[in-house]
Amino acid sequence: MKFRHVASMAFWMALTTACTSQQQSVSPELSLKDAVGDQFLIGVALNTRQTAAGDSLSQNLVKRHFTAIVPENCMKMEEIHPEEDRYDFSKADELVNFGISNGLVVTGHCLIWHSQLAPWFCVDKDGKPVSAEVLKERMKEHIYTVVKRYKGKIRGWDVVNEAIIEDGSYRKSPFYEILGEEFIPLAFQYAHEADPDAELYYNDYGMDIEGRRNGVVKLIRTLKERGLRIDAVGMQGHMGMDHPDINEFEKSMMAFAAEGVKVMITEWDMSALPTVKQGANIADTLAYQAALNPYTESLPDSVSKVWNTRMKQFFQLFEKHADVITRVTAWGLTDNDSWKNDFPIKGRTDYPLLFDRNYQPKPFVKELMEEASAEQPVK
Ligand code: 9MR
Repeated sequence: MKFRHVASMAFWMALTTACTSQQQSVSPELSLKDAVGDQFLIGVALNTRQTAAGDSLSQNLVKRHFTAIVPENCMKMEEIHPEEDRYDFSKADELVNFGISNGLVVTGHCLIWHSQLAPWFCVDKDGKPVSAEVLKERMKEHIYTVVKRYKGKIRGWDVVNEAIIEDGSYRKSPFYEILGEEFIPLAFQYAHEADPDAELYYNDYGMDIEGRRNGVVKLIRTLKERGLRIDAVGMQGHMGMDHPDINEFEKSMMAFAAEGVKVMITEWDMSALPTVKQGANIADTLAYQAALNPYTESLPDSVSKVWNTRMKQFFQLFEKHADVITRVTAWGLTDNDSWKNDFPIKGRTDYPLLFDRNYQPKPFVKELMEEASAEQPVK
């Protein structure tokens, strides 16, 4: 026993010395989920490679550090219900089974969204918008089928995603164009009928913006006034080095909580790259493109420091409001997996997640784990 301990200490010291500052090695006793404790669930979005048999590196990391998972793509309508009379549950089943067999809380993402929408869903065979009655029937059938399949296995659903724009008005999505505002209460009603025990969430990005904040508050009130279930608001949390303003983000958390719902940080990441301004002509010059993709080899220490400090500040904000926050989920496992490498420009090298390309925790994550472990009473 003693020998094993000494041997493992020597191994970790050697490994730590071999690691660069980008590769933060930590002792195998430390885990993010222990650091978070029972404050809130700590989750991660997984892609289909990670939940398939074979990716044990990712799976071990998930099991060690996280308490919750969500599918990054495989439950979206175009994936799970690609044709009117055909569902494909294979990947979603894999993710749910991985979660259940490892004691992880599974969230469903997402039932109604204008993006990654199955192309057939809102149109007839001639490509014209279907009637309100047909769309209601399709929504009901889709929501019933998907939610009932995972009844008792999925704790809660992102029922509607990204329906409110920055000025607080409704996005002119096909759902809105055909059903008006009513499509949201209907979606929540169908989801509740399908699994009365499931939690139901409204999920959106840019939630720090005042107009959207007010629009979402109005939506919560409407749902509640009509006696519909809404358990939490998901604040996606796709951040950058210069946005959002932490105070505005906190204001939104408090505004939603004041309406009697919980708050979830559902898609947390922070791009370390220069923010691409909307409307910028990124095809302009090679020099401009290079300026927007400056860290192709590694993240300079100076940038890494700012990134880690900012991430830690947000994490501390979540801890400060642990009474209203029920889950914080990273939108991807390692930097290599992040959608940010391809958005809003394809092929950049970004560093937005909690674990780096070598599956090692970022410095602020390492710090959180070490601080929490130092606070533990000696056994
Ligand atoms: O991370 C997802 C990426 O792999 C997909 O290509 C993309 C398609 O729109 O969706 C990404 O996830 C989105 C999430 O489902 C909803 N909020 C915004 C996320 C980033 O676009």
